[in-house]
Amino acid sequence: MASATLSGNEVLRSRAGRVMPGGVSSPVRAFRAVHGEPPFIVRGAGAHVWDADGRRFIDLICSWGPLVAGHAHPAVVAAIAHQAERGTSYGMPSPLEAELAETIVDAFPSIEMVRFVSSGTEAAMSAIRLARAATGRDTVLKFAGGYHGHADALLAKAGSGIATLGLPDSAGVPFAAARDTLTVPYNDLAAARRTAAERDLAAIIVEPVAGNMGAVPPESGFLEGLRLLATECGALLIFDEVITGFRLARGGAQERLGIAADITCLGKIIGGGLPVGAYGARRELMRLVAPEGPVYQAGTLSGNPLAMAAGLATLGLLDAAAYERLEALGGRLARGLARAAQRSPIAARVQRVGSLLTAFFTDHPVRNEDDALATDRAAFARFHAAMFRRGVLLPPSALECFFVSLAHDEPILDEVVTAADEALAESAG
Ligand code: KE4
Repeated sequence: MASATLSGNEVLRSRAGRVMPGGVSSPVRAFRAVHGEPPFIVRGAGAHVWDADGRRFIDLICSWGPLVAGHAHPAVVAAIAHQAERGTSYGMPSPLEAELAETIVDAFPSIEMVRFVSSGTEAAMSAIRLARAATGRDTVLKFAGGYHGHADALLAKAGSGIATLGLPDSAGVPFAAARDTLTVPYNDLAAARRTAAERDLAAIIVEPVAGNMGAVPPESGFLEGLRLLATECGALLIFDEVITGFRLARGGAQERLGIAADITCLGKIIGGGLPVGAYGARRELMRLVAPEGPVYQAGTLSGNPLAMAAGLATLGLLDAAAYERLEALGGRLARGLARAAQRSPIAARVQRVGSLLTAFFTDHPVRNEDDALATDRAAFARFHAAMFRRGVLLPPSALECFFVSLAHDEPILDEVVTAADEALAESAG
């Protein structure tokens, strides 16, 4: 409720700020990167969300990717309600886990067995543990700007030299946890090769299409080179498809780009808005996971029927026509924003793969994290605020993706482009 002088959002921000760090459950939501104040969302439907002051926004965050069919899709809501009446979690095997696992195995030829967890972080953390057990090696190679959740081993940054020890990238991460995680630039196959020549790698983990430095596609030959390198050096290639899985194609980036990973991390869309993550691989690898093998990994709510029901209902909406639609809608928005950028006085470009895209404030291609960090992030913050005032909710960071869902029809996307025309002019500074 709003008080006499404060708005609903202001009251909530004050209450949340007293009992939660930053008043949020995940840092990016605090709008710090865009120097703003987040709305408290009270309802979502289709392509829209409403905040505590009754303002409506066209939502291009889509819960950071899971809501590929939009908010509160009737089929997903019905599936959740149907299951909830039968219980939300049994702590025992249930039919829906097997059904969702079969659906994933059917979509990803590189996956013969799946283990469900409750977040992308757990999926990536477990995939690393599995790779280390399978190879008997400790060292992991990741790419700067690649985000794989907040497990200690993956909150690491590059050491001084290419193959020197990884360094913690967060307070509280012990040096010992980060030292075996080496980091090189995304799209830099030569640096990956140099690292593999100097250190025995357990795994190479990569976002096949990067989404955590903004939308940065792999350059031609990069993923193919990593595939060959992993095979040659005995490392396991881990594709973190938490964003791209079931978004870029039913079989994710692997289907779209024609490259098979050894281990795949999934999340977001497979939970349909409820907490789900998963990792999967060929049978011989997954048989190393407890209780069949020595790799321990567990979870109270892993595979719970409510989340499985939401995931199954969402994936049930994603047929070939849905992917054609997502491609068309993503392309329409990207073209509209690019034309608006060309008309504006400020340097801006759009990078898109399928239904994920980013507007970067630069006139150069963004190929890696350094390029992304060099973009005009102050201009992005002004653009974000100008779009927010016009009822468009963009991800509150220049290093994130805009997500289009099946609910973002042409008139809604045209509204976004109209707002962008005005917002870009304002953002020129
Ligand atoms: P979660 O633990 O947040 O479910 O997943 C971690 C993760 C793993 N891999 C990739 C490629 C991811 O993008 C993520 C999480 N993505 C971020 C934003 N890009 C989630 C939003 C947030 O952190 O609040």
